[in-house]
Amino acid sequence: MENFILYEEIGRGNRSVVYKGRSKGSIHFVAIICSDKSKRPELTNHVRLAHDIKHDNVVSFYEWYETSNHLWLVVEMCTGGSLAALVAQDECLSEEVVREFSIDLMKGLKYIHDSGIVVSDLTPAKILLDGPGTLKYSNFCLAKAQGESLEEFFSLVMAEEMGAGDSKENIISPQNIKNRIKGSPVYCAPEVLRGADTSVCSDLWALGCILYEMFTGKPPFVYESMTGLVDLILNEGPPPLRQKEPAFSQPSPEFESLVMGLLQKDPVKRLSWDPLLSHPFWREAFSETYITVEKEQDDVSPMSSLHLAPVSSQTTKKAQMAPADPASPNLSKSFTLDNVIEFRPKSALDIDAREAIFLLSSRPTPRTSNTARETEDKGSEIQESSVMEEEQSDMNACIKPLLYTDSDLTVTPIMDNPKILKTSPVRFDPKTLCVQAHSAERLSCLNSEDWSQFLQQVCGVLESVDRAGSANATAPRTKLNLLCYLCTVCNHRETATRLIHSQLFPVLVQQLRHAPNWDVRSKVMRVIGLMASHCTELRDNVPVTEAVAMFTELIRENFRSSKLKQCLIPPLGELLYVIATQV
Ligand code: 3RJ
Repeated sequence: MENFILYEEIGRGNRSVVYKGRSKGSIHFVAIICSDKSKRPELTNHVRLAHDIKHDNVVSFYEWYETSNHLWLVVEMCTGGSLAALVAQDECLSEEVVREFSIDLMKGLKYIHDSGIVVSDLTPAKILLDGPGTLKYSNFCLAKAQGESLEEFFSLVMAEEMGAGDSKENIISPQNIKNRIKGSPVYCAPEVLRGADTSVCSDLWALGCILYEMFTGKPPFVYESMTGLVDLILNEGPPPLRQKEPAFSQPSPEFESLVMGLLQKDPVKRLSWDPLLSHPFWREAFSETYITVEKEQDDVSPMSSLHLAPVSSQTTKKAQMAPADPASPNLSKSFTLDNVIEFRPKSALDIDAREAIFLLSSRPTPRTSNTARETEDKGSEIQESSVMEEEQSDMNACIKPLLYTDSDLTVTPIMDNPKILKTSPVRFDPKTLCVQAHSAERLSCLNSEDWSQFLQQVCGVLESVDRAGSANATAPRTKLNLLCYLCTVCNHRETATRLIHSQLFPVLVQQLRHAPNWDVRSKVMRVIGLMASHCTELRDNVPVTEAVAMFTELIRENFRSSKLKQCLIPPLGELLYVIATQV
């Protein structure tokens, strides 16, 4: 069973966090990307393109996993940070350093292009440095196979992702996808701004921009507004590389001719690979590589294999697990537009081991009671690692692992756990509340007469049927407000306990099916979940069997809707937990 220990955060992107990690039981450090699932198309695209690239100048992909709300990518760790950060720190680099760095960039890009891939969104932020200073391309989220339409790939992944019950927000509009696959305009070639597809040629423009930026500290085209920037890229030459102040080092004629050759606006006039590799700036650095690459190209036509029949899932798994071997590039591509649907990350819960794959390197906080649950840091999909107490007896240490896994002893709240799902706080409007807005404390000590009157009112409102055309047309809104009120009072332990033992509980269970709409039903689910997670006891007369049956039926019926499952599963989990912990 492979586990990863998570250390500190090393970077943050749009809806993703990168952690330093370690493969448990080894000294192999890795980078672990934890990404929101909304980025599934980008990450799936990255994985299908990066998983076969084994090259010193490309960040290696190792494995990927899926948990309930996140995708996790395990990739090569680069301790030197990004080229963008390095250039920002140093302001500019000498031509010697630019040459050294760009030899790495050339090798990596040649390999990528020979593999049939166009990077499309090549920027210094996506180029990383490892410890010894090797530059590596790290991000293929917007890359594509040469000649392929990325829009088509994204829409396939999005269609597969969208469950039957999912709502309109996820609708796959061509404009939506077009905007998603747009890269940075600063490094965008003129022909792409004019509407052409990205290509090997437009990647070489971006490479020219990066060489320019390393030397001068600024990209060749910068402007505050998008229209101004587009105008510069389309119509103006870059400011000269030659610096005005003599204190700055001046470019050699070779460097100038190389950069200007790459920054040709007309893609036909732009330097292509052959003249680029033999350019005098490199001082013959590529004369040997070039010949080798040519030979490889004769042997393997990467794109032809990309469009051939998909490799079996067995092979896919092997490819995913295999460590990088830079000496033997594997150019076979197993993921194509045709088989994207079969292409999924592994589940991070290993069925056999019942153990989470990602462990935080913090102290454990095993919990077995509700009291312990309250004081604990809210849990998440990440499990906390168990540190053996030193004084633990040998016997105990031998037997415990045979009986339990860490996850058996670690219980984390599910309802309203922001690490699982960020929910907005529930508010109710006391002015339009149809019952008296008692505080939770007050409710917990209402005398039995007032309590029973309160319950009757609550149940009466929830059970009232909103008939079409009746004067009672605002019932769903009234019910919602009442349920929001109940959510707030259910955070109080005594009140939650009193409510779960009342006639309200079976009424709520019935409302899971009979409430007028999913808005109301999802609030009913939340009230039940909060009741279960805050109650301090559960007596025999609570109809929990019916509640569990209702939740499981609804989950089965709505299995394709991730939104509904997000509302249905947490209360079911809380109910099962409270049932399981009653002695
Ligand atoms: C993999 C994708 C990152 C970052 C780069 C999101 C750093 C600052 C100091 C030291 C190291 C890093 C670092 N190292 C990494 N090694 N491997 C990765 C994540 C490749 N990354 C970052 N930031 C990213 N590139 C693509 N997405 C990124 C964060 N900062």
